[in-house]
Amino acid sequence: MHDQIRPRRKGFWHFWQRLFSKQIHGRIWQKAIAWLLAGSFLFVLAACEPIPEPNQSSIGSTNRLKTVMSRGKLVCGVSGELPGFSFVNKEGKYSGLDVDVCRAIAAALFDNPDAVQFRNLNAKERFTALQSGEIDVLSRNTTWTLGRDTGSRLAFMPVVFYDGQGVMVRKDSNIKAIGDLKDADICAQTGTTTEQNLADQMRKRNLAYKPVVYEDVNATFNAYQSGRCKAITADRSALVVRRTRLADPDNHVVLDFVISKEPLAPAVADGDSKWADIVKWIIFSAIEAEDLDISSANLTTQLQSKNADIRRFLGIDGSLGKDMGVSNDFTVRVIKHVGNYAEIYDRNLGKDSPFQLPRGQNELWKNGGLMYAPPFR
Ligand SMILES: N[C@@H](CCC(=O)N[C@@H](CS)C(=O)NCC(=O)O)C(=O)O
Repeated sequence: MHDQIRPRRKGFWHFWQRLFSKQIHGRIWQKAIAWLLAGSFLFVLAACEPIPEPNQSSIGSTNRLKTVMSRGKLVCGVSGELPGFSFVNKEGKYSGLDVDVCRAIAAALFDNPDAVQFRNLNAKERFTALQSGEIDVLSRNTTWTLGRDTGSRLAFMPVVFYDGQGVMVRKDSNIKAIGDLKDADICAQTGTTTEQNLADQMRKRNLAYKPVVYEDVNATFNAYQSGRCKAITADRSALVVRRTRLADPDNHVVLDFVISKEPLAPAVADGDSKWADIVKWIIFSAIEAEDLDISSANLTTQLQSKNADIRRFLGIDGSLGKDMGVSNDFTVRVIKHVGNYAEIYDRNLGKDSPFQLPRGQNELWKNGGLMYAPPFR
């Protein structure tokens, strides 16, 4: 009675219920089919089970080191358009501070600073190239920010250049302070912190302006050169070095004010802590070498040192390199082929370069700057 007034249930579960219940007055073959179907259903279900999430220890072992070593060279993402940081000349030869970071890693791993393949990346492309695994390291005047660190699946390495955002104008423009940029057309590159900082600064001061933005660095500077913009904004170091490539550098000036903090640091993809540690300590080794007064010029003498810190740092005593999974003398390789941080800075941006950029905040901590390596022990 009760069964009769209940609406007829349709669908998947009803089919199974009927198949197994007395509603099918069963012949043996019907039951057999039912069990067969149920068995195959369970089999399909098991096959579709999602692959379990990798546990913490397997996340940390993506093993980029193995990939790099078996490839026999490092693939390093750079700009290629910024003299002093990364620039490729007509002969295809790369130079600059960012380039030397790549060369230092190759020196440490292969005892050969030339075991690097460079990839030119603009501001927009750089993070995808790292996330997709196309490059092993990004060494391209990239500002370390919270958003990029946590949101873009990157792991930032030690800062190699403390920078700040600046503005360049024509000398005869009468622009001296940020307030003078009211209603100006300002050139900037997209995909950068530059674009965002400018907006914040102008909003803060309630100044109207017109951003004129380009994806390509050459297009940005060409627009400024041609008079499309009254001012151009970028990292100050970038303005200083790109000014030298304008048709009339002496007619342009990088203004004194700094509108942001731009700590420029290499980055690797998140999720391979072993690779991140290796890259991190190779970079620190150039800074520590300067701190310990070890350079490519005095390396042979320093290798005879009795100083315990120096001996451990150079891998004569202890097993710092070996424990990290690289050659125990990795620091020697870096210094021999690329030099300490001061040598790298001076030849690319400082006193031995056309740019003559003072060390400023990029001095060692003990000389009033921010460059500091944690202890090698
Ligand atoms: N440090 C800033 C700006 C970096 C940046 O891409 N600056 C431009 C302006 S000079 C540049 O280097 N472009 C070179 C290129 O696209 O190859 C950031 O990380 O967003």
